[in-house]
Amino acid sequence: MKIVDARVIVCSPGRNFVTLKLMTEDGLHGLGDATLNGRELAVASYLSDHVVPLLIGRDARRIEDTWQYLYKGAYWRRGPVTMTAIGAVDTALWDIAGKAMNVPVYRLLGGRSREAVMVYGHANGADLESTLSAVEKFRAAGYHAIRVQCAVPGLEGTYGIGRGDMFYEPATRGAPPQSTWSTERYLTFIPPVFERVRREFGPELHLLHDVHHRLTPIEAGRLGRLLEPYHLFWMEDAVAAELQESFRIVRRHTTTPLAVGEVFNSIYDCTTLIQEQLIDYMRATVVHAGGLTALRKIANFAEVYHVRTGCHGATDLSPVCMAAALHFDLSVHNFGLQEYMRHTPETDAVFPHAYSFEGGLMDPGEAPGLGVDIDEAAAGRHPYERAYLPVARKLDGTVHSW
Ligand code: KDG
Ligand code: MG
Repeated sequence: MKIVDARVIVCSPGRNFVTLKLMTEDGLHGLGDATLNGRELAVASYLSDHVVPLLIGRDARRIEDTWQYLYKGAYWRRGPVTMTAIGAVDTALWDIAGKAMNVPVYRLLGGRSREAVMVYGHANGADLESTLSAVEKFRAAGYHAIRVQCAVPGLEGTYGIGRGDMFYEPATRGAPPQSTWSTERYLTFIPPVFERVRREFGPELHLLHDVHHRLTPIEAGRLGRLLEPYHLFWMEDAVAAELQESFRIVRRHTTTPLAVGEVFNSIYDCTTLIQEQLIDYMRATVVHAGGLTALRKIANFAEVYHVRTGCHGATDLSPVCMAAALHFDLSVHNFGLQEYMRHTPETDAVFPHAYSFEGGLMDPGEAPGLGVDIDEAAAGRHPYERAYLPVARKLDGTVHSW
């Protein structure tokens, strides 16, 4: 089953997406998400200029071999651009494999380990009252798990406070916007927010919080300890993720469960974190961690150390990645929780899909392959527009950590 053609489709139905479409000699096609928020065209070029020429004529059934060929054969291993490109190829090949065998991808991954996938939504507010009503909106929509973010008074544009109601868009078109940051104000403000949310919504709801890599290890330990009475499901990205050893300090000071990994692109980003059991949830996702082939290996490794998965699922991961994540979540034994940010209607129109949400749970559906397609004519009506994530500066003007 030879690959005979490939297209890299860049579109912007409300936000930018890069999609790889592989076609086989017997008329099947497979899709892979290749979106790297704010650096989209680098992956598009990597694919078009360097990877697609290697794919034409290859057997689409050789998924593992193609992964190894692109990873080891490049000499330059890892990195978000490379791994996103490899992830797109790998995802498209799993899609083709499912279609060729007329089964949904989760069946190829070992079948269902659970009946459905629990997801969490994003309740954001510009102040405490609007944050509480956002939590109520998600609870009323059936969510069992809700991430809670609230703008810190006096700080301009706290990251993670979305634009949109049931969805959230982290990037902005044009030049990167700037936001301000003060650790002191944040650490004083956030614990009472969770005290109030727990008081209003009771002990059952799973509550999550994303620190967006903003703290030092000892500050993160302090925040985790202050949040212990409100028993979070997880505290995410408490410190910058490059230095795995820093999680030893955070872990020493708090029993609040820790999640990290949306910026990881390889198993080598998390070997210490997993083997030393420094985290509870691994957030690497299909698109940025090299596809289903690589993410399954990370999850299998993590299972040995009681670490569960919690895949990133922001709006900058396209419906193709969302579908792949749901097939993965349904099948992998040590699944924990899946992030779900709804896409805009324009995005959903470009990417018709079989996955569904009901009562806080999702299912990838029974369509062969991933169960998601791309309407290329609709995509063509939404040309790419450069966009960036914001840059944070401390109150004295110093660029702050992501
Ligand atoms: O592209 C980056 C965003 O997807 C990310 O900042 C959103 O932190 C995020 C999350 O947890 O979804
Ligand atoms: Mg995050």
